[in-house]
Amino acid sequence: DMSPEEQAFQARIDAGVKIEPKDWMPEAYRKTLVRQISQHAHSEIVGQLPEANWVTRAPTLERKAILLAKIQDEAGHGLYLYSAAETLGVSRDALLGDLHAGKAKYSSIFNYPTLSWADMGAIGWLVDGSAIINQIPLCRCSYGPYSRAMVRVCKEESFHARQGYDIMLALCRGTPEQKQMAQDALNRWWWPALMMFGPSDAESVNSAQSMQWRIKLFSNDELRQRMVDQTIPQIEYLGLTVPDPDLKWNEERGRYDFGDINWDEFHNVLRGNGPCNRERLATRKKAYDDGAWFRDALVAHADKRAARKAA
Ligand code: FAQ
Repeated sequence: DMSPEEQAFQARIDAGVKIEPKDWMPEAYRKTLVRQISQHAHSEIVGQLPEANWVTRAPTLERKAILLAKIQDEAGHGLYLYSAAETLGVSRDALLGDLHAGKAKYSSIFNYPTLSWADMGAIGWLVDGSAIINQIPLCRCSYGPYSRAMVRVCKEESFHARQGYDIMLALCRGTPEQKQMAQDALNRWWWPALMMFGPSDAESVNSAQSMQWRIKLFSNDELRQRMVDQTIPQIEYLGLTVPDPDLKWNEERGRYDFGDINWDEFHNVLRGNGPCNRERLATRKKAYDDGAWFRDALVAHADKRAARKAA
């Protein structure tokens, strides 16, 4: 049963009022938001790493410039999200500390390797595509700073998804070998992309409470279904094959039925045993350590300026 404060809080949420940092909120609401927003922020910056592999190997100068811009956008998304988390009374340093200590989660998808240039296409198209489907509803979520951060993030993700599809289209219109590269990337990224939406509704421990608080507006399975329904026609347009023998149009539902997800693989990746978990964490930690001199210099510079002002 809810306290009078909690009842008033829930009534505001039900009425569609946004919750702002200085408003009263239940401790569990604050904790849930810190959990989700920090995981989301970590995903943005760890998500830069798989693509970094192809910056020096992009096939043209134009592709390289586009890829660099996309990777830079992801850093920006991380910054908006860490800032949104900080409005809830946690520090960015503490959140990064948890990430580097291996205590914080980030999206499972970024623990897979990027083996060919076609993976840059598949990531933009399928991974950023899934991110958009998940994040468009978050623009309307109950917590003001998170919802506002999502507006700009979604605009940039749309550009990312288009650039990914454009890479796939170029490969599919190219030589048979290039088209095969695109098919291979689709085969490897399809199922991990579907896992991004999280466990099935029956297994999703956080969903019921998060939906009551309007932190989540749609269930994991509903958003996953939207991804499948939206992407199959795009796969057909590319002339590629869906790597799912059980996929078929369900006339009655007006949606696609699809095969079972390998949840053992999903849980294994979450436990830190995916193909690249260790490598990603080590790269992230090294980048942070290598940047220490720069953070120190910024602080020294700020101190000097403050001292000069005071004098
Ligand atoms: N990976 O009870 P639920 C991007 C965890 S897009 C790892 O259903 P919830 C853009 C979950 O945290 C990717 N862990 O949980 C980009 C929970 O663990 P906990 C980031 C997962 O929170 C593209 C447990 O399983 N997007 O970065 C995953 O209600 C290209 C039970 O699950 C977001 O984070 C997973 N796939 O729903 C960047 C979007 N799925 O915390 C660079 C915001 C679930 O209890 C390059 N987040 N878990 O220990 C969300 O919408 C939600 O947090 C869900 C999970 C839907 C991910």
